[in-house]
Amino acid sequence: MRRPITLAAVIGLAAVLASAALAATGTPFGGATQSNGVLTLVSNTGDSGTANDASGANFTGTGVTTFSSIANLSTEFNVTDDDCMGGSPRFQVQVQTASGPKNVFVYLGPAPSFSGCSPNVWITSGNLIGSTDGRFDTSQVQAGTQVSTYAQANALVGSLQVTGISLVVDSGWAFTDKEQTVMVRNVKINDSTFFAPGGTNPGPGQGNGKSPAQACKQLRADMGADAFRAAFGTNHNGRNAFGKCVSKMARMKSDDARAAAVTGIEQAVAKCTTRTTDHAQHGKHTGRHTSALVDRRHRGDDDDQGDDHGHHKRSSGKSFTACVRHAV
Ligand SMILES: [Ca+2]
Ligand SMILES: [Ca+2]
Repeated sequence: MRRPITLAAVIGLAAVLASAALAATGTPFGGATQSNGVLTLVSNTGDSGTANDASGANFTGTGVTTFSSIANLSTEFNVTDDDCMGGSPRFQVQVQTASGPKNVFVYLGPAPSFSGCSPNVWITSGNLIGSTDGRFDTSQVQAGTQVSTYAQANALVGSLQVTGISLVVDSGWAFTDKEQTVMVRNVKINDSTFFAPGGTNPGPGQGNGKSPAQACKQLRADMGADAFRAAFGTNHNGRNAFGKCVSKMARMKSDDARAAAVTGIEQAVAKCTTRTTDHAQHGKHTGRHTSALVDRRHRGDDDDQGDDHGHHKRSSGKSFTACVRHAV
């Protein structure tokens, strides 16, 4: 049975789409700064303030459930000052144990000391899941297990719920000048990539290669089934949406192109919320087209959203639907 498009339904859809585009987020903390998508993490224990004693980023919306559900964990990092030392930089995976939340540390840099990182070059960690060189430290969960392989860590905590994933730099204290700086980019956690150069708004799938079906599965999961059908479906109730999506994705040249398209589509769709609201507010329905390509070129440019604040009403479901369909 066809459901009429009501104002409430459209607002609900807009909310779903807006939250979908924000689903995977990397939030910097402490003394972290971000430039052109790249994160700079400082640990300065030599000055008076404590806010910059540690830096990092917290990652949410990755779809990770249990520890064993983490299939991909990697980053590129560049130690500009002075070295890897004292367990920093590291990933930190918080798991819920019977005696409360505990952290599993995953150290970056060369085993076994995790110091001696070449300075001022980008180092690729590779996928740390599966590593056998003892960089998993589960000693918060079980004493004496600070040098564990992935398999050993997974045997201990694999079934536990993950309640947080972060990347941390906090060893300023270990150096003569009491300061450590590490740059970070292309942090990958399962299907999500964070802090990709050139972007200021990391989103799901950014820079991560995808087959046509993978791309469409991610879009459907991130947008929600209803929004996905509205965006891609062409028959009466949008039931052919998945097939239409796969056909569209299959025409792209590479897995990377598809992954980029997923990010572009999600961001473009999210902007439909503000743009169609803006049109309705000003009585304009002339074609201000949003395309994934245009949107990607202007990623991070929020100037055109400045007059949208505080406008939460939508008067035209039709223009919103048209915008969503343009976005894909
Ligand atoms: Ca400080
Ligand atoms: Ca230093």
